[in-house]
Formats: sequence, C-alpha cells, structure tokens
Amino acid sequence: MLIFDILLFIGVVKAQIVVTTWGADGFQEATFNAFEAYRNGNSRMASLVEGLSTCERLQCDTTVGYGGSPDENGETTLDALLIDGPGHKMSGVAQLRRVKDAARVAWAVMNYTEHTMLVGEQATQFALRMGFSETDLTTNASLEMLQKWKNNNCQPNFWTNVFPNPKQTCGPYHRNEIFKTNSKSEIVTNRVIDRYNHDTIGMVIIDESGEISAGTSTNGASHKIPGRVGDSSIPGSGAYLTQKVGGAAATGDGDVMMRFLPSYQTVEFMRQGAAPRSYCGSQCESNLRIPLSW
Ligand code: SD4
Repeated sequence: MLIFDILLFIGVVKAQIVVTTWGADGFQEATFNAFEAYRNGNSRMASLVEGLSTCERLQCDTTVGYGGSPDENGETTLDALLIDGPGHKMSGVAQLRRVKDAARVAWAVMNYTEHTMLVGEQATQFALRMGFSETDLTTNASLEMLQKWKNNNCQPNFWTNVFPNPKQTCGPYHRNEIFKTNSKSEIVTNRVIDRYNHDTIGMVIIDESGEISAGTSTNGASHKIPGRVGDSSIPGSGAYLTQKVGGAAATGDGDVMMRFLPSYQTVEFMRQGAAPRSYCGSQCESNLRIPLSW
C-alpha cells in the first residue's frame, strides 16, 4: 500500500518561491496565480489562498473543490488548512459542506476568530455568516462516481469488522459483535492509494524576507464514511512549517498519514539539520515502511 506519495518540503531561502504538489494543469495554474498575486502586491497569505482557491475553482484532478470524491451518500465535503509562519498562526476547516471556498473559509477562521479549526455543519454555518454562499457541491461527474462505486458493490470502502462483509457488498453495515477490539495495525484493506486516484493541493510560499506560509485544500478520500476528516486539514499532517526552518506538505492515504504527522516530522528533521529530502528518503521508508514514488 502506498501511504503517501508526495511530500514537498523546502528549507528557508530568501526569494519569492511558490512550491505546489503535482504538475497537472490546474495545479500549475494555482502555482502561477499564487505567484502573480504576490507579485501584484498581495500579502503572502492572500497569495497562498488565491493559489489554493484556483485549484478549488478548477476542481484540480477532481480531488480538490466541488464535484469530486463523493462520500458514501454522494456528498462532496471539503478540508483545508492554512499556516502562517510569523506568529505560527493556523486555521482549518474540515468536512465543510455546501460551500465551495474551503481555503477562503479557513482564512476567515484565522481572520475573524480565535479558533484553529471548525468542522462539519457548523463550519458551514460560520461560512454563511461570513458571507460565503451556499451551493450544492454535487455534479454530474460526482454522481457518476457514486453510481460506478455502487455498481461495483461499493468497493473499495472504509468499513471493517461489520456485517454484511464490507469487502463484498454494500451496506448498511452493522457491528460484528465477534470483534470486541480493533487494532489499526491489523486492518486488511483492499483500497489502493496511488498517484492516480488521489491528489490534494499542498502549497508552500516563501517571500523575499524568508517568511513562510503553507496550506492545503482537498475534497478528501472518495467514498469515505460521512463525517470522516482527512489528513489535509490536520496541522503537521497535511502541512506544517516552522519559521526560519522550512515548510512541508504531504498527501496520500490520510487515515494512515494523520497517525504519523509526516509534514511535522519533515520540518522537525530539517530543524535538527537534515537536508530537506533526507527525511523522506530515510525515515519515511524505514520507519513507516512507505515505498517512495517521488
Ligand atoms: C485524504 N489525503 O483525505 C487525502 C486524500 C487525497 O484527493 O489526496 N484526496 O486522505
């Protein structure tokens, strides 16, 4: 199983730099828009949000923004995270419903509250109060994804220790009383996470004074159990930075990743003097047994 297959990291340099996960069209446009926004006089955070929002608008790879990765009920929900180096400020939204602008809502959490994260329906209510508009995030494409999954007996899915057998049929599922306890390490999954079936935008921006911002935006894992929050909105997992050290962003199988905080680990190793690539090159593979494709 490929747990995560992209981790971007950058040690602090003093130049205008925008680094983004993935090279497909929408992601490149996001990088370009963030860079241009900064060059046109916007703040580093405003530029980061502009970049992430670009991908949300363009539905990058159908894994960012509306109309992608429907949950079991067919609803698309959004996760986003923002981190700003000066002051080590952070804000996120998770499982945001019926609002397209996850990164901008996360920014509103940072600008207009003392909280770090809002989730689910209440995050939506906050967004509406902040002037964002409510809209159905379902599209024909996401309905098609749902139908295809149902036609395939709801495979793969995220259930375990339930009946009927989740590896063979659709739910509704019920607790299997035979299993009194569950150990994550014993989970057998038929899900394959690789570079072709997930994305998420992760972005790190450094300005000419060496100050850093980082963020993520995604619609999470396809066919997740409603209520699931992914790694992308979790500080240290989806992204992390330490001012004067560097920043990192990661994506992949979020349910595994958020157990190991790979972005935090990467920045921490850099703080201890490791070169940016060496955490992933040695620690990821040996400690977490993650085969690298990047
Ligand atoms: C998640 N890391 O929620 C994300 C998956 C992904 O496109 O990349 N989705 O687990």
